[in-house]
Amino acid sequence: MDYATEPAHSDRLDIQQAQPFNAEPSAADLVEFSLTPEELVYCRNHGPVRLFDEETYFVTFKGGEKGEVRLSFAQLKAACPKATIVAALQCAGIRRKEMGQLKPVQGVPWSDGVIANCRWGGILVSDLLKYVGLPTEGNVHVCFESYATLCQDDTYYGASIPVEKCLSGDSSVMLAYEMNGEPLSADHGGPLRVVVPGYLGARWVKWVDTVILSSEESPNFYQQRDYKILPPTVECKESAKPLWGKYPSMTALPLNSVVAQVARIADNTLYVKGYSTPGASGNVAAVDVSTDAGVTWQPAKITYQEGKWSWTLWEAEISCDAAHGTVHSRARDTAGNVQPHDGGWNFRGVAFNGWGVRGW
Ligand SMILES: Nc1nc2c(c(=O)[nH]1)N[C@H]1C(S)=C(S)[C@@H](COP(=O)(O)O)O[C@H]1N2
Ligand SMILES: [Mo]
Repeated sequence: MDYATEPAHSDRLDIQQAQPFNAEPSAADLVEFSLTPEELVYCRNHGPVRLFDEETYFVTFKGGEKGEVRLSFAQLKAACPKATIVAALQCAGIRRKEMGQLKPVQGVPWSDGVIANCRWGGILVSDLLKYVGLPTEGNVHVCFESYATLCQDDTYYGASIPVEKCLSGDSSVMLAYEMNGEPLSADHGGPLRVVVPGYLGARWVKWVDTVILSSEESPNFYQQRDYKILPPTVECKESAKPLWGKYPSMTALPLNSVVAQVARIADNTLYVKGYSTPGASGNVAAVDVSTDAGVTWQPAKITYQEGKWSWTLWEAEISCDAAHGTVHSRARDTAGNVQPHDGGWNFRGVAFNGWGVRGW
């Protein structure tokens, strides 16, 4: 695979792996901004990053009675009105390092920086399907594929999401060409990537060049044989193999919160700051913090939340005069669900959401 022609990457990220380029910022840096600036947006790749020329970029739509429809990038942008949505992009492997402390897991040992809250601009997939005349009836999955770049485990990178998610008015599933008002960079899938608010990052296909309506889920490796929560009895690749087909593909990530900063601001006062993300059943309603391992909790103040799909930022001042200790955080959503104490364990180290924890 060709890594020599990759564009330069942000130097504000901690590199987990150089090839493919996998890097994340610190959570402490992230929570300084409600909208994540480009240089702090994590990079997660299963192959080389490539720079594409917009002029020669095409997307092919398949699965309709009219046969294939092929549109240039310019035609696509002109076809439908521009939509924007603030949504948090987050890797399913977020906090995998913490889960790995319970028992070894397989995958990049991500900390809590693989999350980015950005304003995405692009074309709604619901508008596009109408424009190219793809029938949603009888088809239950929209498959997004990228043949444009290579990846490690398959001949293309692919994912699919249920048609209803694309058609539902408040989901804003889009093919995005802008991030925070700027043209989408190569590192983040430019000129065009999928944005699926509320779903794990693996479905946000970068450099998307093919869209297929299908009665089946995407057969791609990353949809079928990865990004699934296997039972804790699976402890190695061999025992995972027969089970991949039996477990559902992941969609939403679970309710979560992370303590990103702890600072002493007075002899008896700590200042704590963090982020939180909703699960599938409603937005973050409250975040509580504790300095006594969850015996008592104090409410944090929510300082940022923008619509249904953004992350939530929060902060708290806690009276505490101990020289050292640990702050925990615990989120609650509008449906009354509470972030669990233990995040659980699974072989691929995905969807970890135990209480947030940071020492001082
Ligand atoms: N074509 C392609 N799309 C992809 C990937 C990839 O490797 N190739 N990685 C996925 C994963 S696992 C994540 S978490 C997000 C990361 O997006 P980012 O690099 O812009 O942060 O892109 C997704 N889309
Ligand atoms: Mo990911």
